[in-house]
Amino acid sequence: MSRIAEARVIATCPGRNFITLKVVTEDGLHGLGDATLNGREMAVFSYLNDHVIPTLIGRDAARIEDTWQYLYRGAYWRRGPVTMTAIGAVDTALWDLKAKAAGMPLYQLLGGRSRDGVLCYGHANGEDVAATVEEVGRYLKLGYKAVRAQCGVPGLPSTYGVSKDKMFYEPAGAAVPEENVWSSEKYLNSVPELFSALRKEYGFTPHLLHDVHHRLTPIEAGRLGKALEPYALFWMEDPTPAENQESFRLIRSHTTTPLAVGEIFNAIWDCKDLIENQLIDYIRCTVTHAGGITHLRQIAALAALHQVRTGCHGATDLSPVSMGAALHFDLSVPNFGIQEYMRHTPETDAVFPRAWRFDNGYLHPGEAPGHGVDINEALAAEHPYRPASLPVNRLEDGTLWHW
Ligand code: EZ4
Ligand code: CO
Repeated sequence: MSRIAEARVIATCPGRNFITLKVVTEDGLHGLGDATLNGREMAVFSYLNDHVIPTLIGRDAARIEDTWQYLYRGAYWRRGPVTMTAIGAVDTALWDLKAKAAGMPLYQLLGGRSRDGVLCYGHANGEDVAATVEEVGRYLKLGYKAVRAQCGVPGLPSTYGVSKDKMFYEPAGAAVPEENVWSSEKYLNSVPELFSALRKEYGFTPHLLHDVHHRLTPIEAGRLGKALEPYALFWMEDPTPAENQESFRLIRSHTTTPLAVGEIFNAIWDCKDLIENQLIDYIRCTVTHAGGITHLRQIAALAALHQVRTGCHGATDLSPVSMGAALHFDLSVPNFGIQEYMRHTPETDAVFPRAWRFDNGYLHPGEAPGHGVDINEALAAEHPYRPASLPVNRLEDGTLWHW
């Protein structure tokens, strides 16, 4: 291992925006980290370029922990999605480099395999119950053992998780956010019907998941969790915004439907109370947004003490680099639960050649040294960054709501 000679941030838009950090050492190895923060890409781009990269040059690439501490404590301004995504990218790139220097797939440095493959779940959605039931069937035929199901809500023009494109779900769109309309009342009446139809059609063997996307109040979430109990969900995700961790006590006291939270968390402090009080069952932080492999391992270790399992976020805005790193983590971590998996477009797959693969419901990180994902910079340059934002949500009376 040698010193860091150079680092650069690459913005590319092969169908959607990705920010990638490439760190090059004096002996010519390179490591990659995903730095994509959906809809806020340029904030991380600047944070890395202007504030982080100048401090990396000449640093010993082997000192992963010390670099993490330097970027976290040393910044004075701690935490937050922009800072932690930048730290996550550096950390992931350094783990990639260390594993490449050792000539090993990253999971070997993390303690080796704890399992044979990484259980993942795909995303099925449709305009109505019949279309969603059919789409879940398509995933099961592809070999998926677990499927997330989202369905249009009668009376609402659009719903979170229901795609415009049949193959690829992509919520980021116009540079200035689109505005969607939301009604918790209409939604609450429609969800149990979907899962009743799914269990009737496919029985209880496939794992079924659902994402509420932070839209309910705690008591509404309690009601939904209770209504879904007969359908034995794998989890109900983000039932309510989690800034107030204590509010999950109310949900928990009303339902045994397992709860998953954390895709927008960026540090252990965001989930400390949720985990220590056993108010959730799955923690969804990613390598990308929660400080890299180094910090995610710490979160997972805390979670393990409380029988909380991992369920890393893996939507399309997490790049193939993020997925590569996540799969090495998933394969090795003792308290793994499940990995979210959404297909990227062929354009994205071409920009990021990778060792990981999907096979019959499981993902495998592959045996390439490092995390096994690279970037074709010439091809990346053919897809310049285009501003794109996530939508915002309003209630039917115009009140701004959670999207
Ligand atoms: O809306 O990643 O579980 N997955 C999700 C995602 C998020 C996007 C936001 O960038 O909730 O689809
Ligand atoms: Co989600």
